[in-house]
Amino acid sequence: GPVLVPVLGDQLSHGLSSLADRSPADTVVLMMEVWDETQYVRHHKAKIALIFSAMRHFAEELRERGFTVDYITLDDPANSGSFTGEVSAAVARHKARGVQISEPGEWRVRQMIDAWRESLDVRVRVLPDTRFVCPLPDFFEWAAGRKQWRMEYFYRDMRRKTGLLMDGDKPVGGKWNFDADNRGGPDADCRPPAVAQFKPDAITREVLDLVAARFPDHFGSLEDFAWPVTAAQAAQAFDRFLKTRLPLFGRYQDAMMAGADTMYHAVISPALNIGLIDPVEMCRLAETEWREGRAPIEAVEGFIRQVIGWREYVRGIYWLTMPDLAQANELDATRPLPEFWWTGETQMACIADCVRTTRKTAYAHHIQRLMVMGNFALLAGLSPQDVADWFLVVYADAFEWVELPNVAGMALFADGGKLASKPYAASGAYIDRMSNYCGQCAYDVKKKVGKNACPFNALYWDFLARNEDKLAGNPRLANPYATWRRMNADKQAEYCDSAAAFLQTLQPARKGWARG
Ligand code: DLZ
Ligand code: SF4
Repeated sequence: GPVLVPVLGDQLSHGLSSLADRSPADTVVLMMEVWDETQYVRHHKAKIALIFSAMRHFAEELRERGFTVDYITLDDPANSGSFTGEVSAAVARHKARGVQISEPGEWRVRQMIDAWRESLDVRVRVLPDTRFVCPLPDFFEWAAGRKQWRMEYFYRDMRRKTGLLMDGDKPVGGKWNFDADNRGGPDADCRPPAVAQFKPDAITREVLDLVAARFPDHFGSLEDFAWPVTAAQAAQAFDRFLKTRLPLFGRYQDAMMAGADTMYHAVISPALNIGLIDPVEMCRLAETEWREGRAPIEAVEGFIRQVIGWREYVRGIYWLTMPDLAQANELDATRPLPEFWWTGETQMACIADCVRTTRKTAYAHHIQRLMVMGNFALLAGLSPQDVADWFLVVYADAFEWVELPNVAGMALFADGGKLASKPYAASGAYIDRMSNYCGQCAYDVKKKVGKNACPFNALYWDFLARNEDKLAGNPRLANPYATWRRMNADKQAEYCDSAAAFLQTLQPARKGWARG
């Protein structure tokens, strides 16, 4: 019989390693919409719709290329509901002589695939995912050779490896990193152009109906669904970014404006993380914009660093530190997620805006996720597992390999500083500098304590006080701890009391939004 090649919902790339050496005549591609993948967390409706629609479009493209595709829809009466059930049924149905699959993005799925070696009678071949610049064994070797892991050094290796922004063996412009020129707050020049929107075609409309019918109580809305669902659309969306937003991408990378849901970001991560566009190709196109004088180096370098630096780095850390990373809780944070993380019903204008855009589009940009949601979770001591579940549910681009290191490592310091050198903790003043939220907020960002003071202010000091044992030795927190110790005891107590009073008001979520 033929070789069975299961292609998962985030493996929608024609250059996928499992397909690259297969001749269509001797191959059956298996694609499966399965209940279990929709429920391991109860994903945002638009995330499920994106994946199903992109899968159905990709199956059509494979057929056009001559492949036989066995496509199992969610409502197929014989659907067993799991990858394992469907692969084993398909092996029997096609009398397959072997199974070949590209390594999956998530640990959970890797465990399943490894178990197939026992449960299936045929040979199971797992190939590396060549859509990443850094193969996992190379990352493990890089990490093993170091006492401390830091993205910056890893990133330089990726620059050398890809040749991106290099002049021979030197970085262009004489510097690896131009971040000092980025990070402006919003100002009068900040008028972000619209991102490309894709009107649902017949395939997408059918998927939207399916998702609305089968997942009515999942988080999020389907009304504004406009994601690219094919490689051609992803290329078009990315081209729009290059032409209209890249030049100011760096300058406003850390800025937030109420109602400006995408700012100058590429908004390409949902397409990228399911395989519709290639990361290195994207970076080459961005580099061309700089070489031809259409975008400044700080914007282009910053973009390329996110893609071949940070994205590859977090993936390496994920595979290096799983399964422990999923349980990590260095700061012993146990508070359940407040209800308003799901409803957006809070007087905090910054959080309300972030939750609003998240429900509407299954997207929020980098700094909303980090400075508002992640920072709040860190300061309030929310449970890292609850926070990780939330991020995995609500964002269309969230797969555990990228979501968990960002949440547990970058935002919450739950890994004790393996990924990042200090907790990303910020008070209201910093949110105020980088956004226009505070002017429209019921709370007063200038007030430090008391009922209508910005909650981030007291929470910030309370967080440092609560975690003094674990964090005071961190050289990068020397300044805040010195300030804390200079305060008199009354003032310290006022901060802690004010924080406690606020934390008292948090209502835990009333229903199991993330897990049934
Ligand atoms: C996230 C997701 C969802 C909701 N549904 C499916 C599905 O029905 N079929 C599928 O192949 N993939 C789905 N995915 C993506 C998978 O969960 C993803 O491939 C793994 O999590 C990565 O290891
Ligand atoms: Fe957020 Fe505080 Fe500003 Fe309100 S005042 S928007 S809570 S940072």
